[in-house]
Amino acid sequence: FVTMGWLIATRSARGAAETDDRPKDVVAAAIVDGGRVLLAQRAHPADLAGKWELPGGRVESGETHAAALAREIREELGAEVEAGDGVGKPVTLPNGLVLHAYRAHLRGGTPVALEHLDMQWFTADELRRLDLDDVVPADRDWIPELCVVLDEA
Ligand code: DCP
Repeated sequence: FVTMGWLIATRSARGAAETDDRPKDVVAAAIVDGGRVLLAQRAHPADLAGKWELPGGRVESGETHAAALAREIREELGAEVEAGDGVGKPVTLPNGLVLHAYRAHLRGGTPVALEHLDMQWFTADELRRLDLDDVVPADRDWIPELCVVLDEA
């Protein structure tokens, strides 16, 4: 029984270590086309559901930010993008994850909300008029930078 207990303890310790070893980075895509940026409305978790975000997700072990961005946009929007310059400063979430936003250039396909509630292309003026309560908290700081990007586009 002692051996069994040790085995279980070792397994769960290893399981926890594996979870902790996942990269803490999250990448998000600012896809700009025709003077508009694409925002997507989160479906989950409950406290973020219905709020707008730059689409993206967690970087996997051994993956570059550019590869993660392309994979997440393929999975979530069914489109091919190429990562460009960073947008704004990285944002650290209370849970320790660090979000990085990048310009993303459409290279193929037409984005469709496959995993989000909805998606919408926003002009700079529409972004400025957006109620920040309707934006995922971590993404709020990026709005001014996105307006600059759109004004220059
Ligand atoms: N996040 C955010 N703003 C974004 C993108 C993500 O605040 N523009 C946050 C929400 C989550 C975390 O980053 O706390 C991970 O994002 P996702 O749930 O979208 O990423 P994954 O789909 O990779 O998550 P998982 O594999 O954990 O389901």
